[in-house]
Amino acid sequence: MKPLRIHSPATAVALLFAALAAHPVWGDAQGPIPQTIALPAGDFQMGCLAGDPVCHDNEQPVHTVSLPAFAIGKTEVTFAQWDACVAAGGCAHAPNDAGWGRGKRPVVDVSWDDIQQYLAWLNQQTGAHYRLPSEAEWEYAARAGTTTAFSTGNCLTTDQANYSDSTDYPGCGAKSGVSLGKSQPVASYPANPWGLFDLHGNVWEWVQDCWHDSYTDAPADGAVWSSACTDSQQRGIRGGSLDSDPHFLRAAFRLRGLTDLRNASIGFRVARTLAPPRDIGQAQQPR
Ligand SMILES: [Ca+2]
Repeated sequence: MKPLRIHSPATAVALLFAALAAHPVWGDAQGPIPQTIALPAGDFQMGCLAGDPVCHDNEQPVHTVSLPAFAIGKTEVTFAQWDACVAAGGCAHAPNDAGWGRGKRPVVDVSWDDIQQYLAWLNQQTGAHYRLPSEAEWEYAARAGTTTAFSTGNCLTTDQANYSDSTDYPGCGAKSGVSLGKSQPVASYPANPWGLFDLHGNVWEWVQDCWHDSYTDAPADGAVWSSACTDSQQRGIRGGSLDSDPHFLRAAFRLRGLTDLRNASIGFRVARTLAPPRDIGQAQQPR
């Protein structure tokens, strides 16, 4: 019988990455590598679509986006996955869990800047090209082939997502009043039609793009939009969260924050490049 070998947390993580790298595994829901799902190339209409009773100027003009295939996180990145980066020395920031617990709950209290460090570490460990999704990729994933306000239709219920149902969404009947007031473990609610969890609610999600006040001249190919920024210090945040009213969870809704903003309701999910990168204004190595 082989003797039991005890490894430090950092060594154990490195060994696990080495084992996973030997096999073509796209992440593990219980492990340190975020699980991703490859989405097919396709077209969609981005912005506030006809029939949605709540539109904002920054969701205009509605425009067609044609994306190549890419992979996106099945869930938000969890505390367990972030903590693996901290344990291995790849992430300097140990985020606060607001007293809600860690493990499978989505990581929060991480800034856009912190996330770049996490992604660099993840890529170093895996040899893959993980990154934040572009804003168009995020909305493509959130809509999951639907054209309604939410991927569930023009209404959403607190059985379908984690948010604060303190106000009614137009045309959706009486509000439930349910507000759990904290994040829930990822994938606690039903997946959307493409098998992705919690695009609507739980925690807000950073995207890579700098902030633009409108979609005028937005890329038509779903690439990260990092040029002609309305504010280059601010990045997009999408999807609403545990303490949002339902209209903030709309697939079209856009929020923004400074790159060093850390907040208890903001996390992220990863994307992964399958083809040579299309990132406007940023030279990256294809793989
Ligand atoms: Ca979310």
